[in-house]
Amino acid sequence: MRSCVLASLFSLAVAYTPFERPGHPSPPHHVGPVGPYHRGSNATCISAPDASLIATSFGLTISNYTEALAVQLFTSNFTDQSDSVNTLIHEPGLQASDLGSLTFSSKVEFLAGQGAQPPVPFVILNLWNTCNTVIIRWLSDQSPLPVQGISIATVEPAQPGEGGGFGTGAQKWQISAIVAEFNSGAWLGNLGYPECKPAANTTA
Ligand SMILES: *[C@@H]1O[C@H](CO)[C@@H](O)[C@H](O)[C@H]1NC(C)=O
Ligand SMILES: *[C@@H]1O[C@H](CO)[C@@H](O)[C@H](O)[C@H]1NC(C)=O
Ligand SMILES: CC(=O)N[C@H]1CO[C@H](CO)[C@@H](O)[C@@H]1O
Repeated sequence: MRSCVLASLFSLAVAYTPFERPGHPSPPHHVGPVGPYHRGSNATCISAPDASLIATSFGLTISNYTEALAVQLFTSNFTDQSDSVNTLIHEPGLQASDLGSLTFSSKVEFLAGQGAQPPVPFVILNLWNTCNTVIIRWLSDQSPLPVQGISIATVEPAQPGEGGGFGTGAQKWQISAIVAEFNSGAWLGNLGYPECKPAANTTA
């Protein structure tokens, strides 16, 4: 009960069920377009329309995953850190050492881990961006408990040979890092952990 409550309080917000650690990750292959953008043709800051396209594409890696999409969206040096996901992965039996570490330390690891997950509902509630970040507040409308989360993506001008990227114009962008937290207590309840289950009168 206590660990569940703590998880609910301190895990603010990404959308994953517990991951199987990747066994035999396959290397990403190049599927994105090879555009006319090169090192040096990089725009300084991402535009709002491009931030929106990046956010929508990120959401689709949760709700409608394909390897082609993920290869196009993430840089080769992509990393992902989320104590909420680490909690889902390691419960029951979460240890202090499980927290604070990278959830995915490479694009290859992400492709293997996320590719093994069932689709999860994901809608964007709010979206903001700075020059090189895209900040997404989202809802995963699971049953019986809806799960809210926040994902912050660092973006880079897409470089040749890393999958292509997304952009409304010639300049394409990719995500090089995600930090994200969400209500892992509610998520664990949906997965049937008794100590995190909703009260009997909540809903079926
Ligand atoms: C994503 O998957 C859902 C559920 O299968 C489907 O209804 C929706 O059309 C898909 N969206 C896209 C953009 O492919
Ligand atoms: C990751 O790769 C991108 C190019 O895709 C580069 O701009 C960025 O500096 C790299 N980040 C780190 C932390 O090495
Ligand atoms: C147009 C533009 O912003 N160009 C920059 C692209 O990035 C290089 C360094 O990687 C800068 O030197 C350019 O000024």
